[in-house]
Amino acid sequence: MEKLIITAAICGAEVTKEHNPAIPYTVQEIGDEAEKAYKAGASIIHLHVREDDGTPTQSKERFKACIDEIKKRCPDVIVQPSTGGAVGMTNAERLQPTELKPEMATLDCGTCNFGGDEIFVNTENTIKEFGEKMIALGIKPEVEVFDKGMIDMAKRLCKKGYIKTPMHFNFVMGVNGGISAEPRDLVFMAGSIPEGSTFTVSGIGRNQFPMAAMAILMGGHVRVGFEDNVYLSKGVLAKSNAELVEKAVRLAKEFGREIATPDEAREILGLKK
Ligand code: KMH
Ligand code: ZN
Repeated sequence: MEKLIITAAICGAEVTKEHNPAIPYTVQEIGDEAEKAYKAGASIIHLHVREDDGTPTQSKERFKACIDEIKKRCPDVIVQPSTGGAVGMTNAERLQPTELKPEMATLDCGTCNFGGDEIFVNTENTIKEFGEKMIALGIKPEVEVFDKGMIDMAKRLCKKGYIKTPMHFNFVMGVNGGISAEPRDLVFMAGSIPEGSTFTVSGIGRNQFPMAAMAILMGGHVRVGFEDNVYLSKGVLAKSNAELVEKAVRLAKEFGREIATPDEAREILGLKK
């Protein structure tokens, strides 16, 4: 089986130090967490950035500062900025990190409820706009899907030329408002993507490691990290993203999957270096 790509989603936009004091906010903290996750086996850092007080931002300058800090510590790691940002941000705000021409960025392929009164809005025209921008800038999108219909949206927009093949999907499973994270859900999602595509799985909260284990067995890839889950095991907060990456590495080893280096991940995903 292909080597396993581990993505570390180190801070997200929603979790705070109240959820886990190890959530990184500052450039230094983000650099530290990225470096530890990389050393533990992550080849991709999925990146949101914050102001020093924890407020989520899509500022191009802040992204540049954080990416520079990460690259200083781990020059070969793949940095994948979020274009999802935080609920309520405008498209222009969200697109700012693409101007830095990262190798990858996320492309969210649908709208969904996001808890309480929050709605994460991605209209068809938004997806087209973001897709076109990524093609123009040579950025490989990670197609974020929170439900099966979003796979169908991506397939349709791919046929129309807004997303290039082969597509790489991230199944975000267990968000209140998206698909649940039962084994049958993952089988359904993985069976719904076009031939030749790759996928990674982000299980939310307690779903993180059950979904990771399934993805490892199915030949998919795995995302772990504080953005999706702050616990190492029931009631035990992870001290660092690295602990979550280490746990994914242990599972992979048990199931006989080797861990991809960043360059091997580039090869698997068809990234230009
Ligand atoms: N923070 C969520 C509203 C992404 O990174 O592209 C969106 C998100 C998805 O996290
Ligand atoms: Zn994200």
